[in-house]
Amino acid sequence: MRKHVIFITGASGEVGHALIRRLAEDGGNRLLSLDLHSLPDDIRPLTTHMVGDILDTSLLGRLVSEYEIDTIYHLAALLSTRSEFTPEMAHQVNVEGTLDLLKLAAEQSQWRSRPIQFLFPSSIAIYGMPDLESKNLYNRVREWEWNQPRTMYGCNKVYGEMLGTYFCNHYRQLATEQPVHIDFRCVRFPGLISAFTLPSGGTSDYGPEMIHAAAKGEAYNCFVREDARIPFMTMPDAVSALLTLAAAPREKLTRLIYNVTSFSLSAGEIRDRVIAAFPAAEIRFEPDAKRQAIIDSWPADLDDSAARRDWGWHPQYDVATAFEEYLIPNIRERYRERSA
Ligand code: AKB
Repeated sequence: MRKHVIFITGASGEVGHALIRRLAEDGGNRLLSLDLHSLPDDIRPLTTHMVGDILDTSLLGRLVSEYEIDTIYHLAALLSTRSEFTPEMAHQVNVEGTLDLLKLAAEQSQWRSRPIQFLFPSSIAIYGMPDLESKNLYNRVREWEWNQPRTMYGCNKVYGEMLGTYFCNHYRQLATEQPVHIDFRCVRFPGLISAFTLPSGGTSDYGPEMIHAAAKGEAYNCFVREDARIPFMTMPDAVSALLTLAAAPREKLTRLIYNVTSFSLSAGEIRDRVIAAFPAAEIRFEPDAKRQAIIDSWPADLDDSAARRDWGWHPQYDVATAFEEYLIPNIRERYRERSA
């Protein structure tokens, strides 16, 4: 008999790492994961892991012959800065990979005559404010506003959201065969900050990089201006958002795509909090005009009232507790252990 699993793509990335730990805390979950890379030691025993490419359709075919996939967390993606250097590859991974996974979910649903849940993390990168004046004026952006991304990654994510919506509502709408039920659910994340992992290839990376560099005693040149402001959230809250949305009763959801956020900070305000914790930290601002332009196009804050109303979203950490209780103590400990 085939085994029932929760399938996680992009498993060795930052969100995957934290999500696998949380899913494994519930002993009843059986996890199957996929990534181009092998997993770090601490999560390796928690999941059956495949090293491979989400674009490898024969690998996906083998997985469905062995496993019954009930839920998919499709995390695999090339982030915004990296995607600007390889836009065609970004399109392949971020769009074609998503399409392949949605097709896999549709097949699973047809064979088994049951809904398959598909969780998709999107991003503030799907927004595109045309100039700083608009960014300052339209502060807490709602889901349907300013959906005009200026990065390949933002374009890929907004189209991934549309593909998911299409598969959920209209896929094979004229066919006569067995209906498909994809229960697509999506959160748009702000910049994410983990105490235990570092991002790579994103444009919001200056936030986590500044804190980790200070804890390591390394100087940091921040690639955006002091006044650059975007929303952020801790990694535990990002994982809670995915899990809470997955657990929400379908009938409570008035949308398929939800903003979620915790706090907004300028790069200068992050620097001030880092200096308060690590007074010797050396942080300089050397803005890179091109990466700055991407940050300027992302909203200063998100309106996440729909998520709060429909499925009770609320972040565990506000700005003070994020720094004082989660980031600073854990990051300090992490580098103390490494230098010991
Ligand atoms: C990135 O910077 O590309 C990501 C994001 C905000 O989606 N961290």
